[in-house]
Amino acid sequence: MIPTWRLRAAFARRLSALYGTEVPAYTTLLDVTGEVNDEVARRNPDAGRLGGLERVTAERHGAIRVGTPRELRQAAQVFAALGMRPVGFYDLRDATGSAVPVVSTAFRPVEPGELARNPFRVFTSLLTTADRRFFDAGLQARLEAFLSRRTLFPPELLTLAARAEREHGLAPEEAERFLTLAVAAFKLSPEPVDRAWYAELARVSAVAADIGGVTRTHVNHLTPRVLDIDALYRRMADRGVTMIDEIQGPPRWDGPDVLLRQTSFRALDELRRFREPDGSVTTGSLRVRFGEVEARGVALSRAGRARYDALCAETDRRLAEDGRAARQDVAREVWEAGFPREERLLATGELAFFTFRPAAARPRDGRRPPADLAGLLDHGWLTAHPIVYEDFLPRSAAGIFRSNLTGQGTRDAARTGTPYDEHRLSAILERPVHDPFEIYAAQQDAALRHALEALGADDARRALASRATAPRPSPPPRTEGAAP
Ligand code: OOG
Ligand code: NI
Repeated sequence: MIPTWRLRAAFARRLSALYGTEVPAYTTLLDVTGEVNDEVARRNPDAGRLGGLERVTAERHGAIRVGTPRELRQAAQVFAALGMRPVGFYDLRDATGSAVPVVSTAFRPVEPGELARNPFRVFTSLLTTADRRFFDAGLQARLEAFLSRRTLFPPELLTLAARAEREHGLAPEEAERFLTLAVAAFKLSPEPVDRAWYAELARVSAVAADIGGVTRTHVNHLTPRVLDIDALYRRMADRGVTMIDEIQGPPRWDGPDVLLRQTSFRALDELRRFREPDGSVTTGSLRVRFGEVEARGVALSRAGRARYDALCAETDRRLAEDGRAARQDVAREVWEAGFPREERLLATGELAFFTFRPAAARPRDGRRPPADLAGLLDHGWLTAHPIVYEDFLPRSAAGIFRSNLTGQGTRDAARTGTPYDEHRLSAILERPVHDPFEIYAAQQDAALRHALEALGADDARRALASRATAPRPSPPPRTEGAAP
């Protein structure tokens, strides 16, 4: 039996090999990423704090885009076979000035042990065909008719996927067949693209054309993880690969690495065959697929995330005031004034998620451990270890989408958008969409409980347990519809 995690690791490896043959600059990106990671690991004894070199070297995220609820459900079935669950809801329709008519989730492992074995994740976007800001009724009907005629995932693949999910793995021959079919489902199709149809959709949105203008799906990008993204950025430029202008996410600074920093190289011309209006088949090119790279830091709690969002807003405000300033410089200034500079303060302030262990050098003079987390850390009872952020950032995702769009597309802001949230997405998927904060919090709470048990810190355990069960304030209602 090939267990789930081996299927996942093999799938990630094979998809990466396939993408390397399709987008050669991705191979350059992997080479440079490997160089930088080896150097950082040699020079910095703390390099493994957010994941060992073995995990980081194999680590990838992919991005795919599908057209219909049925296709999304089927993708979820394939990923379920790989132990990847939908986590988080991202609405990118309002997150950028360009037309990005999609809502998204990320499929990924959720258990710490599974993440440690292989953390492969796929950011998966669903085209919102009913959204009147982008598609009028006529175009929606033709788009949905086109999508209903195509098959992204063959029935044999879905049957094997369901079995792999049920049985937590597959026998070797079945595993081989499953992996072959699963990788093939994400390979760029040689089938000619209908030129007029693609162009009609591209006028509305380049993303809509990439999804609904072709008869198959494909990997949009595949992203390795790097331990020093600034060094990588410079080195890619030295190799002659043009990167987008910015690194998305938190600025470079000498405080703790938090959340996610990402950058990409621009989409490159790829040869495609086209069916022309007169029926002839010609060769042309499209630019949609690119390479992205990311650095990951500690996962932030809701409070930490609110702080992050406030710092982003403050950076925007200052940039709007001073049009000449560089975003990185302004952001660093804002961060230095507004974000804790030490990891310890993220733990004691409960701004980020950690696991805890009894400290080797804890007090042994008969004193009782204090009943609060800050006291336990500050007085040397516990040590904290950061939990890696495994998810995405809507603003960065929108930035990545936007930077690689050829045209702005069109969006009629006077119209109302179709409402989507994680509940609607769960209903479409027929699977729960997990809340990332709850996953991190559960891991932290379990680690803390164990550590306190080991310390015999019963007061602290009781105090923290009552806090954990206290009701959380409910989130503010999501506002939908006409964007400002
Ligand atoms: C997905 C963009 C989001 C990321 O890393 O934030 C993403 C896409 O372009 O389909 O992959
Ligand atoms: Ni990405």
